[in-house]
Amino acid sequence: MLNEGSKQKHTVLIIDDSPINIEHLAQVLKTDYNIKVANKGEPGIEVAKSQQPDLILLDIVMPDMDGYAVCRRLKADDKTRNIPIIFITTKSDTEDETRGLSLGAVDYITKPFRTPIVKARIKTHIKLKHNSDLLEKLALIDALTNLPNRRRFEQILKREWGRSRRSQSPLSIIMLDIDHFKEFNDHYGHLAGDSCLTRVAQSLTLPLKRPADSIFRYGGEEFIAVLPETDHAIAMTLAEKMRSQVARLLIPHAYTHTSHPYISISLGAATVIPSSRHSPNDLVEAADQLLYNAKNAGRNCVKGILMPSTPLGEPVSSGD
Ligand code: GH3
Ligand code: MG
Repeated sequence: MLNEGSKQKHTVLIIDDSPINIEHLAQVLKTDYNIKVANKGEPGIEVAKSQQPDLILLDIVMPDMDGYAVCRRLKADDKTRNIPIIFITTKSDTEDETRGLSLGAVDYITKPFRTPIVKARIKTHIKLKHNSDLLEKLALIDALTNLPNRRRFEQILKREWGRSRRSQSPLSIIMLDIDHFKEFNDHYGHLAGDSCLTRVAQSLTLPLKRPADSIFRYGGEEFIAVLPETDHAIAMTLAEKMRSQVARLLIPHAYTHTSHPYISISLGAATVIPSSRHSPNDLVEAADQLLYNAKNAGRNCVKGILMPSTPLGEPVSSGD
């Protein structure tokens, strides 16, 4: 069976101590799948981690570590938790089957098996996995701008907070909001508003060159960037670049009540070296407060702060 949208075959890992069983299953499946094999639990777990198969066929009765224990280990590890497991075994008691399924296996097939049934079940479970991966991905992406959404932001901020805390490196975020966007919608219409949001979103990604940098649609016309290993001076430079990228779009906005008749953004940039003194939420609140300050300072500008790891950080500002 081919991967959706590509010519590559899906990979099935067979973990079974019997060479005859492995040979038989591999023969049956090799035209449709890439086959990986392991004849014991421990090497099977290693192959699952390194090769990331699309599905695992797992025997129950094996020396050293039985299939239940292998399943428990695979389900306890983030790297292998989501790989569907089908037990394929001679143990046909209801009790054994219930135990296998309660450990998180998606299916249970008893030997001797009928080839078309095994093939159909494997195909179904790979398709289900593909669909659930797609749904999960879609749930983290904003449909209008195609940027990752606030839910994804929460996950990434938590992850980067942990990493920066361990390495004691600076973590910066930039929160920004389109100026006078309500008037834009009121005068140019909601569709023009949507198209403006999409163009602003695209231009915000341009200054972010490092692979670890990311930007999210935080809500309505608000966006937030996460910049790991980025000190405050660089965060301020990036925020200023974002501001000028959006200004350069020259999207007319005749109702801004300012001398600048184009769409503009206001930004707040906050930097911290994470420690027990602060939480990720403190960083977000600091950026939000700076964004508010930028609005009060006349909009179309950047305000920033290096949060103190010892008392009193120096507020910094730039822009026009
Ligand atoms: P400020 O400069 O203080 O940020 O003023 P503002 O008018 O931008 O802020 P306000 O919060 O009053 O209005 C935000 C507007 O953004 C109101 C809302 O209709 C619009 N908006 C939020 N999400 C969307 C969207 O997905 N599409 C469109 N077209 N408009 C949106
Ligand atoms: Mg706004």
